[in-house]
Amino acid sequence: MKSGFVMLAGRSNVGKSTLLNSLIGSKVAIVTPKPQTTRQPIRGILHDPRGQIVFVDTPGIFLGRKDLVSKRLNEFVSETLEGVDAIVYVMDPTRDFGPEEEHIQRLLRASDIPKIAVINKSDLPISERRFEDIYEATDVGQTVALKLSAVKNKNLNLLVDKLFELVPEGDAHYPDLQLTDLGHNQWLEELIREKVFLALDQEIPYSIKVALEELETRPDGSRYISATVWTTEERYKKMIIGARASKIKEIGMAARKEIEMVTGLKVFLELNVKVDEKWPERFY
Ligand SMILES: Nc1nc2c(ncn2[C@@H]2O[C@H](COP(=O)(O)OP(=O)(O)OP(=O)(O)O)[C@@H](O)[C@H]2O)c(=O)[nH]1
Ligand SMILES: [Mg+2]
Repeated sequence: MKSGFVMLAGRSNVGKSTLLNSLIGSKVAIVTPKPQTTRQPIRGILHDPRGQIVFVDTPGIFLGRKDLVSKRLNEFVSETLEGVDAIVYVMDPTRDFGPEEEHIQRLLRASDIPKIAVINKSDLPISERRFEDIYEATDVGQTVALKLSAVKNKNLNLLVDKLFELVPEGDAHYPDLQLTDLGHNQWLEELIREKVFLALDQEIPYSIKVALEELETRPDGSRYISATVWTTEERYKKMIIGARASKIKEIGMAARKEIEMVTGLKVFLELNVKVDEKWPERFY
């Protein structure tokens, strides 16, 4: 059987995590319209009669920020690139080519790992895909180029067919029911982080991380979950909590609803907001 690792690479916001989720058929990675949503490489495992493909979703290349976390996110990309059998280079036709695209293309051209170039978001009207020509002309040494839509599942089967041609023969890396390497606690933290990203503007989402504190099963079978939203500044803390705690309630409710929907369990979720200006220094 075929078995291999495939990296999803590209700048922020092109839809790598959306593509991972659609390929796996389950939400393993969080998705938001903001850059730098993904903070660590996340694996999603595709099981198929032909074999197994382990997709590695990576943080997007984003050069707009110079902080420690951003630096580390860009490092993850180069590190992941070392150990995979193939790369899917994801491009977004709605945004102009820029320094980030140049950066990622330089990395890709320097690597002799087989590549497939994909232009995502082809569900959008042509008027929004204003820069498609530029991406169509892209050459990073790819074996093939495809247009697809991660949101509408368009042409994903073609992509998977091509990838099975590229990955080597080998034994499966994961048991056949496992969809991701993300642990349950991490999944909860990620989901809460997604809701913070969606609820808050500008730089605040980048100042936060989420840590699960308690996870208990109550006698009636419901779950009690408590987590801390860490931020780097007192003024951010105030904004995350909001007037009369309205923001943190909104975040907590959105997270709780999704956890309940996915698990089918009744959930009590308690969120606390705390300040630790030094957490980015300890980010991996
Ligand atoms: N219309 C359309 N939107 C898409 C598609 N794929 C992703 N998006 C949107 O693009 C935005 C970014 O998606 P993500 O999957 O978080 O992008 P990413 O590349 O993982 O971003 P980072 O983790 O920040 O690097 C979200 O608002 C998605 O809903 C697609 O096929 N069509
Ligand atoms: Mg992502």
